[in-house]
Amino acid sequence: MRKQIAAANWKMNLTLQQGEALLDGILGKVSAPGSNQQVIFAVPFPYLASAQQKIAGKQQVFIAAQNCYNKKAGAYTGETSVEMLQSLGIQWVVLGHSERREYFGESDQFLAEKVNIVLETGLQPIFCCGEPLQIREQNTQNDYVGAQLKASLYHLSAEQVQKVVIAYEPIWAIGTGKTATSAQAQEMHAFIRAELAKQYGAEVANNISILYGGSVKAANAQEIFGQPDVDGGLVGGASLVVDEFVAIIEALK
Ligand code: G2H
Repeated sequence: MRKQIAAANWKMNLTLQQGEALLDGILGKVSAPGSNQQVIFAVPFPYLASAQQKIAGKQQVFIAAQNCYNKKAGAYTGETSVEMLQSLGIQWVVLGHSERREYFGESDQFLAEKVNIVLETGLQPIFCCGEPLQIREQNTQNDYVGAQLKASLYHLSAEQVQKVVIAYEPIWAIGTGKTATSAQAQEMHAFIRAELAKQYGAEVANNISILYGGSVKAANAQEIFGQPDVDGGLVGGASLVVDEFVAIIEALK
């Protein structure tokens, strides 16, 4: 059965001290996630080691990197390999966030290579997809997201693809305060699951968690997460506030 997941994406925010206080605040308040739930904190690279220590021994709580490089090791100044992440005990990596695609020119092919190296090393990707506003206005979002999935994931085997968590993040809803309605989220999530089922069969598709991202907050989490094909959220702004993120975790099914 697929997991219900609340994933925090801190992006490029907080000092180490602020991040530690946030993590302590959330972990001190939240009740232990159920066996079918997971909580993941995608923190900036310099905080991975200390965050990983803070969650030691906590069941169903994980730390993620927000990115990695597509090569194993070598002369790539400033980059971070998956093996380095693994050596810290990190098990998850966010890949293909729209901010990486837009500001750093990450292509579908580059992301396919990152997905491969993450899985080959034994970590799991949270693979982000989602359409910009003009695509939504033309009502071609299914084609757009379908193409993103095909280009970066469909070379995987059925066994591999079940280790991927997909995060659907409509770009027009990211950090804008504009959330997709729960019906819009469900519609796209159902489409993604149907596409996965076409490619890999219904059983595999049903095992894959699909998170919604884009201005999720305490006030809308329960309604969005309550949709049958929404398996939790990837949360930016609201994950930086203790009470907001605790309420979001508690809104998981
Ligand atoms: C989408 C989301 C987290 P926010 O980028 O990945 O951010 O919740 O601030 O819209």
